[in-house]
Amino acid sequence: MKGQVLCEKRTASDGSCVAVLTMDNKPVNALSAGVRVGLEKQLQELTADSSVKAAVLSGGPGVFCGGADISEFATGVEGPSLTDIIAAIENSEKPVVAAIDGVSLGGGYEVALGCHWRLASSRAQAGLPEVNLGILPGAGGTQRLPRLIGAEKSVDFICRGTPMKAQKAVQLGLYDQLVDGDYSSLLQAAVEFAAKAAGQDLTLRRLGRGKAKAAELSQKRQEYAKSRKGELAPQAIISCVEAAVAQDFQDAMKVEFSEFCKLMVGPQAQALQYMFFAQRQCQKVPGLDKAAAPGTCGIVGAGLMGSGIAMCCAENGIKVVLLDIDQKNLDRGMTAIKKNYARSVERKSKSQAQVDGLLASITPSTSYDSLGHCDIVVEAVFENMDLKRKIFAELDRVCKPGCVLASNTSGLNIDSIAEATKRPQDVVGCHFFSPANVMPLLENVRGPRTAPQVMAKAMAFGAKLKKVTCLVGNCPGFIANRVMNVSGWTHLIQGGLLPHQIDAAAEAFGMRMGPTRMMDLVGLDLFGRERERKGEQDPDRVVFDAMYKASRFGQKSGKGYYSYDASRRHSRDPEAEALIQQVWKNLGVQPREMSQEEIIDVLYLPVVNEGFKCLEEGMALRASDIDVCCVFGYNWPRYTGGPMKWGFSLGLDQVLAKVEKMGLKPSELLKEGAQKKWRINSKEFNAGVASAWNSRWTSKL
Ligand code: 3H9
Repeated sequence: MKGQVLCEKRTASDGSCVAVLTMDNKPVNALSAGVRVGLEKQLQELTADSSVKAAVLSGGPGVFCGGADISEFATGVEGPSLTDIIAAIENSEKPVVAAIDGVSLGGGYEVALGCHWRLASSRAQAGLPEVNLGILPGAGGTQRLPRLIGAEKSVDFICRGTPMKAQKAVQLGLYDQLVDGDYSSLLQAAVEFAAKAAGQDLTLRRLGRGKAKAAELSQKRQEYAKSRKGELAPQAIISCVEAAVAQDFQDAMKVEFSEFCKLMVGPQAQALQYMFFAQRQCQKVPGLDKAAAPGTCGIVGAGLMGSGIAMCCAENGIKVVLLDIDQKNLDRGMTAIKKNYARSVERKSKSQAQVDGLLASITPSTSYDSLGHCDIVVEAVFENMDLKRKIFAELDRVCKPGCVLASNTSGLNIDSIAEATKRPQDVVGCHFFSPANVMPLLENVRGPRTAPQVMAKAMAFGAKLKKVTCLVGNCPGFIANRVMNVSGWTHLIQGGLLPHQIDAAAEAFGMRMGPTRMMDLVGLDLFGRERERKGEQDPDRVVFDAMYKASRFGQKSGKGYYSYDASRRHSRDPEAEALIQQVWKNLGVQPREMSQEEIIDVLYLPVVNEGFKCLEEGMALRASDIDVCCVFGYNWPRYTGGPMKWGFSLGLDQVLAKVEKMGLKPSELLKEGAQKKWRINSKEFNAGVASAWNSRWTSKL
């Protein structure tokens, strides 16, 4: 059984004995069965031991509790229930004071709500992030919180799921008191507090009674239907808070329990909990040692991407040399950074002093020689192989031995770039997604000659930037772009569907933006120019070419697949649709109606098939890595778990049959999976994937 609860008796200054109960389950004191059993036992002893007057509940220094053990959800939760334990704390005749240092999240904060007082250090954080796991605070959180801070504030706190720092948490009433100093000062203060509280009437400190104050929540329903579109948990949370207002505690707890159970067995909760672990697993690469993160980063190219990477580095404590050989570009890049930070000051998300510090850590330069001391250099110029090779030859000349030479290419061959240097082992891809200071994903591309310790440094770089960092193989488009680029939207638009029909289906599926709106945002000229340059003739892109020829470049030109007003709001455009209809006429295509499901199949089953190809080629280490890349790089709806998880949930035999019907070449691994009825984390599937990965990479480790 994982975890335990330790008990130590302390004597307060008035001579009374206080039990200090410490949850002990590294690394986050999750409430695994061992911790729950320990709490139950210690609470019984607290009642039985007449020498003990009060108790303090803590998690030791640095973390109070990260909540219920999420890994238990899949296997089934055994042992005493958290709800009963919290009730036992609350009903204790002896005061129990929570001493919170570090995070108190989910079930961890619900435990604190069961305590009679909550004392916190300045490092404490309060949060009910269950919504991000597709569930709700199911151990009384939706009931005790409204009775503590009111229904409306509770809905926001629980539906946003974002932890709150100690000072603000005290202001909101989530904690009772802030204690200055380290953990031992907090513990000392809590022991004294508990001793003084001994013998007091605790009735008013018990949140599990009566009803919460009335509040109007219908507005909140609409608000969260929009801001957390497609998610089931926020609406269920609001139902529970409504019950807190309308019903007595015991009855309202039944509503919470029922809503919790419904969510827990649903596909969204399963997908979101899968994502929780997938996001953490992708950062772990077997065979790579830990490496120190770089302290100084050079960035070549002060365009949109380069300046975004520079901000990202500065904000995470990495000194930057931002290089552009063109003084005008450099000035433009620095101006963009300053403007961005000025907006942060206006919005009060950063202070002027913070911004001054960040700007001081970015040194603009026009000379390659200023990169000599950098630990990593990221090239971020436009996608031109000759230019990139020239830059890498220059980096080879100026960079110190051991410096990681990274390209931010979004698809060019890392190996060809590496050939321009005498140290191909030091060359990697660091593929940021635009805007680099906002998008959470970093794909670290391993070239065939990249040394493992260089790869390890690139992974440490991503971790330091707080990016979701995924190691991927060197193939055109890497992972996210490669798999998303095969989405069948061009096929649909050329096959008789208008942009709004395709986008409506994709957005109802959960995509933040449908594929044609996305293309308008990125700009058709970006791809059109490249296609023109290469003289590409793609029979699947006739509509695209017609749009490009008509200078309908998207948002930037006020018209693309849609037309745009001054605030960049889109609307259907008869001109664009006439252009599309003309293409249909030329191709002999009739307008079509398709169901939402049919559209989604054509859009995204090719993505699943391509994901399997990445796995069989050893370009991705795990199916879940592909999901992470699509969720964090393309805003694929997290609550479906990403394309691979979604594909598995449809059944691989179904996916294969439809992929074949579409006339696509199915991946061999998909065929095998369909035949053997693999499940996403089944041993056999993982073994198949690992063997493809190992045959490509292990010999190099
Ligand atoms: C809940 O409480 C339901 C209740 O309302 C009702 C019940 C009836 N369980 O993130 P990190 C692991 S639902 C199991 O890298 P950080 C994590 O997988 C829960 N494992 O560290 C990782 O393992 P590994 C509501 C957990 O310092 C390791 O700990 N709570 C849990 O960057 C380190 O994690 C939440 O949603 C857990 N609850 O961040 C909080 N938490 O090393 C979820 C972590 O093997 N957790 N692990 O990869 C977090 O937000 C962050 O992990 C935390 C630490 C902020 C705590």
